[in-house]
Amino acid sequence: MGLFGKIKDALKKTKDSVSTKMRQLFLKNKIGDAFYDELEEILISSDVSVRTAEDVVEQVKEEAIGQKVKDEQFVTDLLKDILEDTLNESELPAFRYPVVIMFVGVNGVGKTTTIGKVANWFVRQGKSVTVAAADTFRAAASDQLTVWAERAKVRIVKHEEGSDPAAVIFDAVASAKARGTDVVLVDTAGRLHVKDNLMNELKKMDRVVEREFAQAQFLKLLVLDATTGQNALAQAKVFDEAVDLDGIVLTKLDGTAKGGFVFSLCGDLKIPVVFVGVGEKMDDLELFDAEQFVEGFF
Ligand SMILES: Nc1nc2c(ncn2[C@@H]2O[C@H](COP(=O)(O)OP(=O)(O)OP(=O)(O)O)[C@@H](O)[C@H]2O)c(=O)[nH]1
Ligand SMILES: [Mg+2]
Repeated sequence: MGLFGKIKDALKKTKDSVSTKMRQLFLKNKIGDAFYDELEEILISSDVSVRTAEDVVEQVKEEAIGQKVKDEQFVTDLLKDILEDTLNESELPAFRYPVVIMFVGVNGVGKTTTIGKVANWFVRQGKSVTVAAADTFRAAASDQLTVWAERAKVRIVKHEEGSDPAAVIFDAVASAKARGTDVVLVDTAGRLHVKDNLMNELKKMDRVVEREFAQAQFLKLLVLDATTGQNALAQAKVFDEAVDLDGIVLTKLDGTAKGGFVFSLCGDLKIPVVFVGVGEKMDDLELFDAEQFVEGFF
């Protein structure tokens, strides 16, 4: 399977629902106002936000009318190009080593699993990796991360349950500096995003990295469960306000028929998608690719 084949495959459920509707749209309508209204509805029904759907359809319309084209293939290609541009609106800066990546997100989205996969991804690029078990809140969280660290063959820094997560990060950073480690991946607790104390705790952790490892590149990635659909946008807003996100990891893309919200993440919030999780195993991680995503969507 090609590098990005997994993204396309994972979107199969989304694609099935969108493709059928698109085919019917072309069968039923000549390209005109009714057509564009219905196109907007199709996008919205696959969880593209109203704002992004309107914006995209407006662009398709303008371009198609400007070029006096009414041909199906042309309109489809145009739509794909515009959707791809939407996904590419913002970009993650290239990794610069040493790098600290903190993974945040509500419970159960796949943070710990993602760290296992991302650790493995960096190891395969020949980088040294340490994972930091800064989810000290949930019982067994550090055991779960230990299993992933063993699988990926990377070091783990952990403290006992209930201890201060900022202290775990402090130790992980100190050890990474001492050993010249390339990558530090920080697992965090995922209590509900409405709770102020989680956000305050994340801010505190953020400050420890800024203060103790100023020479490192510091990235904060939000892990989002793709099956959440548009609610993911609200989560992204809350976390972005608290810690100023650099990017997003989409998990469980393999289980969603609502892939359309990703266009709104990039279009409305201007936060780039970096990695995509397409299954529960260590290799089920891909770098995000806008072109493949759009191809998988139709
Ligand atoms: N199908 C699928 N399942 C996934 C993916 N990523 C994670 N999961 C599953 O989602 C569940 C939750 O994953 P965790 O990594 O424990 O999530 P978490 O965000 O660390 O959870 P908390 O620590 O409780 O906040 C597990 O059963 C994972 O196997 C993915 O890309 N695809
Ligand atoms: Mg976890």
